[in-house]
Amino acid sequence: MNALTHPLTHLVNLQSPLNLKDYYQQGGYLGAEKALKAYSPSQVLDIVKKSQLKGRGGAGFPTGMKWSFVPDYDESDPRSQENKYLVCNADEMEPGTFKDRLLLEGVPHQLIEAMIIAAYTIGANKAYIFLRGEYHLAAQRIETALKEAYQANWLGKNIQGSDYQLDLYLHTSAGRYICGEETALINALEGKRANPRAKPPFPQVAGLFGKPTIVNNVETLCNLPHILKNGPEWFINLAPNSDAGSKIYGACGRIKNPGLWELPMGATIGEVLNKHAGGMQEGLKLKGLLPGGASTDFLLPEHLDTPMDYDSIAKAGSRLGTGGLIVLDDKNCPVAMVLNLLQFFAQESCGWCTPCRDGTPWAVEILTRIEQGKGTIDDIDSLLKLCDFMWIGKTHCALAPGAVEPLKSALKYFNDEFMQHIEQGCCPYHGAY
Ligand code: L3W
Repeated sequence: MNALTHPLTHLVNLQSPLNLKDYYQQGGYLGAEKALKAYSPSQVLDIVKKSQLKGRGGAGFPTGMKWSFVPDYDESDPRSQENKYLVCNADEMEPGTFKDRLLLEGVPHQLIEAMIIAAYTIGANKAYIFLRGEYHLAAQRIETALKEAYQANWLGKNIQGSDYQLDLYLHTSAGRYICGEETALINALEGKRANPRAKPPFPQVAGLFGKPTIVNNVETLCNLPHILKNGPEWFINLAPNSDAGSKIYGACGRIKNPGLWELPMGATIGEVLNKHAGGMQEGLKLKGLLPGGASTDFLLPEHLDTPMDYDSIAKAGSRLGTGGLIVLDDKNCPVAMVLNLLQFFAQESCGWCTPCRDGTPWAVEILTRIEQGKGTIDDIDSLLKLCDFMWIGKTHCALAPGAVEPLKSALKYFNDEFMQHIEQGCCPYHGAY
């Protein structure tokens, strides 16, 4: 592994992450130094736009474009600079997704360096890391790294002799998946109940405390020091096809070698699953998979050659999401799997809008009935209607539409299995493994 091919993970050390001195020795903070000393904020913005970096949290929105929505610094009103915020979304809670944890625990200085670059570019003097409450080890390691960064004047006033200042705070979440939705996260940070807000206005214009705010995912941000050091062309050329950069892909399920791998963006599903994750465990066959966490559509074995980039996965009928594969084998029940996912989404709904508050537990009720062999053909119809009822445009945020994705695609691809439950009056998978 080297810095040019595995920029995000080559310095990861889960046993004992690099302290500041060792991080310097590996070229740490050179990206932030370059940003602060060689470029104006608008030049850094141009570099990030040119790099084609897209959000790695699940939605894939272009990072440079998102930053460009922040209103310009108003020279005549210095307070306009004080009142912008950068927030790192480290509330990693998507089922089957654990890539940000690797970066948070394994190389915390990389994230701090990245946030200096991002905050400088958007003109924010205050930044927050909103961390999943259960990530205790990450919290300890970030606190240690923050202390070192303050002592070495990478944070605080007049950073490295510049006229730029930044305070960076760690905030640990009190819990709930919905806190990962950017506006719910902002409400939580303000001390309010974590309900998502209506968009627009988008946070880039009116976010934390009503001020312009950029919320970026951990992995997205961690690319910045490397883009600054090596240039946007290098970043684009890391990916062989469309899209740019590397991606931390993951895989879990009954496979030989569950884990995480940083690969060029656009590695195929088959490469991740068979080469890196070692393929299925003995005696099991691949039946389907969710390509990027629980809120994505199922794909099938016929999709193994699909590159895991945003466009290719969309063409195959799903979303790249977080890039964490959740693998379903042929001896596990697809109905039970979807029931498990819907139970999660029902529990995590904030309850604000009717489609989500009532739709997700209703789906759980029907799926439970089918799984137990007590379902009827009408239940399939009800589930399909529910999928429509909970879809984009009818809900307050993306949680319910996310829940629909595995449900709707399971009804499409695993219709025979649903029907077997109904016709046989039992789960055909019980005792199969
Ligand atoms: C200005 C517009 N800004 C979009 C910005 C927006 C946000 C970003 C993405 O959900 C997905 C969700 C989960 N003007 C804009 C605009 N933006 N249009 O772009 O926005 P959006 O609305 O496309 O997505 P989202 O609501 O942020 C994220 C999926 O990710 N997901 C969840 C992963 C969860 C984790 C975790 O637990 N940490 O990663 C996985 O697939 O279902 O679809 O910044 O402001 N017109």
